[in-house]
Amino acid sequence: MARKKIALIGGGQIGGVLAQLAAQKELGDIILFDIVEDMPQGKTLDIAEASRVDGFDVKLNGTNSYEDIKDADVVIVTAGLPRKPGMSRDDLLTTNAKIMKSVAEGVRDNAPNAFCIIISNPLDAMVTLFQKVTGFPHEKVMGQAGVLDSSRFSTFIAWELGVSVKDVNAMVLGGHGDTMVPLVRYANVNGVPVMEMLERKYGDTNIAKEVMDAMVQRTKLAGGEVVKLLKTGSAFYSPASSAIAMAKSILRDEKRVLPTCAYLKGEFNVDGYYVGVPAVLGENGVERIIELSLNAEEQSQLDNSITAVKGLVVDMDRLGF
Ligand code: TXD
Repeated sequence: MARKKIALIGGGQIGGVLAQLAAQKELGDIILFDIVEDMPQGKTLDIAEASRVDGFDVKLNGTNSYEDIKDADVVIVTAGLPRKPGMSRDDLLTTNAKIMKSVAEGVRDNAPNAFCIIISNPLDAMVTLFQKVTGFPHEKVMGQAGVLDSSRFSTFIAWELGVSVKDVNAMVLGGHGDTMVPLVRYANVNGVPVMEMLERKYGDTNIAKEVMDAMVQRTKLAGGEVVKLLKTGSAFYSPASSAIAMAKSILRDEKRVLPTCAYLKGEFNVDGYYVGVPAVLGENGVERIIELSLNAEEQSQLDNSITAVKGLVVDMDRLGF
């Protein structure tokens, strides 16, 4: 059986890590595309020359031509500009929408059957635009943000409680922006509610709540925290790892339940928009949306996030995309 083909559109910071991770996990043969001449060719050659060290038998190639992504099984898109200090994800809308339109046309014309994972910001709007331009089935177009945001939330909880991050389950819903919704009530350590562990640790409900609120806030602003430290770009290792987890679940039909920017058709009282929600990812892409019972406060926060997403989509429409 032929190896799967993975096309990475955008060979920058995240794209390069995607290529290396996909190779090391032997997810398939990799084609890295970028408009910068020779750069993707150089990055894939460099990664390929570690194949003996890392022990992977997949082919890697770089290209500046969409023809080389022909019939890719999975496409992961990072094409676009990252934020600089002081910029919001939304500030990237116009520039990255123009880029995303051209990328979507290239993928539509060369890899019409691909499962597509969009990473470029502003994420929720870019996924929407990509699906609109390609016309691909909604279940084959999704965005990566929630896996990253949930991983950040889980990591902060593990650090605070002094437990293995492998035993922490914490999910973030909604848009990939400051309105994202870390679900405190559902956060647990092997089934033990995190709030219960914090209350036992501090012996005080109010302190426990303050500590949790600080972790929620850090999760919401985690992207900006990295941007401020890096000064020249945004996070790239963690977004790459997050998208690879999604791609692997699709390629190997793992049925992982992962926070995914997915198209809703009535779930969570949303119809016709891409929003970050728990989804089952398998051989058919977004196979099922997992709905949750939300209390009034959680629903209100999610509604607020959805409103922000809808606003971005309206802005994009107004700009003529
Ligand atoms: O988890 C998430 N969803 C976010 C995504 C986490 C962090 C970063 N997020 C966004 O991903 C970020 O705001 C950017 O919009 C993308 C890519 O971030 P990256 O750090 O990889 O940016 P780079 O290093 O600038 O790489 C972008 C590449 C660069 O090599 C450009 O030459 C290329 O995109 N590019 C294009 N490729 C193809 N086609 C076109 N038109 C094009 N224009 C630029």
